[in-house]
Amino acid sequence: MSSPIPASATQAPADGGRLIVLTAPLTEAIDHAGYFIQMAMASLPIWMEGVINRKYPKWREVEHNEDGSARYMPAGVRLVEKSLQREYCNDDIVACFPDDLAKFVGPRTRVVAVSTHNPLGVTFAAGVYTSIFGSSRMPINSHYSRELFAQIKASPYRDNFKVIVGGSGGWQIIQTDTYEELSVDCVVEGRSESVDTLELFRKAIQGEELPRRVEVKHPLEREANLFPDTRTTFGVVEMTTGCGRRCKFCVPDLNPQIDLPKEKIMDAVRANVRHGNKQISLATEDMFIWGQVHTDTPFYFPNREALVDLYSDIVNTPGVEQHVLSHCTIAPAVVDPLLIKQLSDLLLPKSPIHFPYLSSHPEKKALAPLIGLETGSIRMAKQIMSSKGVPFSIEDWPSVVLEGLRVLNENNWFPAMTLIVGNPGETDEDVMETIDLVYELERRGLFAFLIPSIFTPLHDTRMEKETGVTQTRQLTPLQWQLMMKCWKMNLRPGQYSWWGPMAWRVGSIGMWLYKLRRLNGPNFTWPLLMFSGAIPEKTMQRMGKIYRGKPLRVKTRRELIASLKPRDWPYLRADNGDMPIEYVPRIDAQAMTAQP
Ligand code: B12
Ligand code: SF4
Repeated sequence: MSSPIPASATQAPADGGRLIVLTAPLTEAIDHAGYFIQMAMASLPIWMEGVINRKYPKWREVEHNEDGSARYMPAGVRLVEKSLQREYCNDDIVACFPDDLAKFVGPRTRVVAVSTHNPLGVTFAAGVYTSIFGSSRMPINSHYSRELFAQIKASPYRDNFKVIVGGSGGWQIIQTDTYEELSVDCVVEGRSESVDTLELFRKAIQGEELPRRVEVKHPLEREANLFPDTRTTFGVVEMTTGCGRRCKFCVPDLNPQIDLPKEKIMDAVRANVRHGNKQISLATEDMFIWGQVHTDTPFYFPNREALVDLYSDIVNTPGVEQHVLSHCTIAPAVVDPLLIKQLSDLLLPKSPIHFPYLSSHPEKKALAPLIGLETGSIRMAKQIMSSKGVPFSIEDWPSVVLEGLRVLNENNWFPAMTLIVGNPGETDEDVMETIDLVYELERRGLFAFLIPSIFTPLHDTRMEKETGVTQTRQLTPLQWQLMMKCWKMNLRPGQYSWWGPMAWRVGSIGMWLYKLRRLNGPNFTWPLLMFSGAIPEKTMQRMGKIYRGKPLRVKTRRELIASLKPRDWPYLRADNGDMPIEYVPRIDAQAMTAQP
C-alpha cells in the first residue's frame, strides 16, 4: 500500500504548481480491459486487497504524459478539464494521479478538484459485500479515496487552495457529513459544463468562501454536453444521459433524457485512440434509447439501424481493439431480438470478455452489460419501477426478464443483473416471488451474473427518505436465501467472475465459524450452508430450512407481443416474427435511418 503522504510533498513544484489541479482516486482512475477490476475494488474490503494484487500484479503501474500528468483519467475528470479550458489556459490546469499531486500542487494552486464515483462505498452493490465480511465502510476503493483526501489535507499549501469535489459519488460526502474529516470545502452536484460550476471555480480562485454544497443545472440541449478530447479510463465516452423508465430509486433517471450526437461521440472515440487507448465503452443507462430520443417512435422501441450504424463505426474505427458495453434494459431484447443478433455479430469479435463454459462464440467471447432486474415480485415492481419493462406491462415483468434473458443468452450476452434486497415494505411473499424467478432462471438453464444488493436510499431520488434493511443482521432467512442462491448460481460455471467466487469462498464456512455467525446473525446460517453445498438443497427444503422456489408460468415472446396495445403494433419489426394476428403491415413505422 502506498503511504498517504509522499516524501516529495514538502518540496514545492519548481513552477509554483498549477492554478487548478484535477485528480481522482487511484482505484477509480486505473484502466484495464473490461470493467471488472474497478467493480471488484468497489466491492471487496481492503483486507482482501491481496486478491486484487494477485490477479492484477501491475494494477498500480499507471501511465503518464511527458509532463507527469495522467495519461488517462475517468471521463468525469476529462469533462471538468474541458469545461475549465473554456475559461482558463491549458497551462493553468492539470489532471494528475494522486501520487503525483506533490508535483503540481504548489503555492500558486487555488483549487484541487476531485472527481469521484463512489468514495465512501455507501452506495448499493458495494457496501453490502464488505459489510457481510465485517467492515462496511472500507471497500478497497473507499480506502484509496480516503488516502487521496488525506494526502490533499496534508499538503503544505492546503490553506491556499479550496477542495471542490464532484462526480456521481459526491453525495456520499454530503450524506455522511465528512467535509471536515476529508478536508472538502464544497461538493458540486451536477455537471461541470454548467455556468454555475465555472462561477464556483472563479470564486475559489479569488479566495472567496464556498458553500458546502452546490447543485448545478444539467444542460438540456444535446449540443451543450462536452466531450473528452484526450484519453479516458476504459475509453468511456458518453452516449446518453437520463433514461426515461422512471424507476423510483434511480439517480441517473433524474437527468434529462438525451442521446448525444454521433459525430461528437466519434470524435471522442478517435481522440481516445490518438492518445493510446485501445478500448472504448459508451457510458449510458440504457444503450437502447440512443437514436430514439424525442423521435416519433416511443423511446422503448429501439432504433435498430441507428444503433447498428453507431456501434459499427465505433468497432471499425482503426485502433479500437476492444469494446465493452455498459448499461442497458432487458425489454428491448424481447422487442427486437434481431437487433441483439446484429449487435452481437458486430461487437463480439472486439469484446475482451471470455466465458469459456457459456459462450458459443468460436473464441468464447461474450458481452456482459449491466441490467437491472431488481425484483421478481410484481407487487414490489409496481411500487418501485412500474415502467421498467415498457412496452410490456409490469404485470409481465418475470416473463420479460426470462424471455429477454433467453434472447440475450442465445446471442452470447451474459449480463450482470442487479437485484435489490430489503426494499422498503418488502414482505416475505415478495422475496419468495424473487426466489421463484431465480429458480426459474436456473430451471431454464439461463445465465446472468446476479448481483443482489441491499436497498440504499440514493440522494435526490423519490425513495431518498425511505428506509429498508440497513444492516446485514436485519436480513430475514428468505432475504439471505435469495442473496446466497444468487451467488451459488453465479458460481455454477466456475470462473466468469474471478473475484466473486474468490470473495465468497474465502468467506464461506470457515469465516462463518470465525466471525460471520455473530456478525450476520442466525438467519444467515442455513442459507450459508446451502451456498457452501454442505447439505443438498433438496434435503434442506424437505427439512423446511430453506424455501422451495415454485415453477412460474411464463409468457412466450409471442404471448408478450400479443399483450401489447394495438397502438404499439406499428413500431414492431415484422422480421422478428410473432406479430399479432390482427396486425396488417402497412409501412414499417420505425425510423429506418441512422441518427442525424
Ligand atoms: C461507466 C460507469 C462505470 C464504469 C467505469 C467507471 C470509471 N472509473 O470510469 C465501472 C463499470 C467500472 C463502474 C463501476 C462502478 N459504478 Co459506475 N457507472 C458508470 C456510468 C455508466 C458512467 C460514468 C461516466 O463516466 N459518466 C460520464 C461522466 C462524464 O459523467 P460523470 O462522471 O458523472 O461526470 C459529470 C459530473 O458528475 C460532473 N463531475 C464529475 N467529476 C467532477 C468533479 C468536479 C470537481 C466537478 C465540479 C464536477 C464533476 O461533471 C461531469 C460532466 O461534465 C454511471 C452512470 C452514469 N450515466 O453516469 C455509473 C454509476 C456512476 N456507477 C455507479 C455504481 C454504483 C458503480 C459501482 C459501485 C458498481 C459496483 N458495485 O461495482 C462501481 C464503483 C467503481 C469504483 N471504482 O468504486 C452508480 C453510482 C451510484 C453512486 N455513486 O452512488 C451509477 C450512477 C450507475 C447507476 N445506475 O446508478 N461504473
Ligand atoms: S431502467 Fe435503470 S436507468 Fe432507467 S430509470 Fe430504471 S434504474 Fe434508472
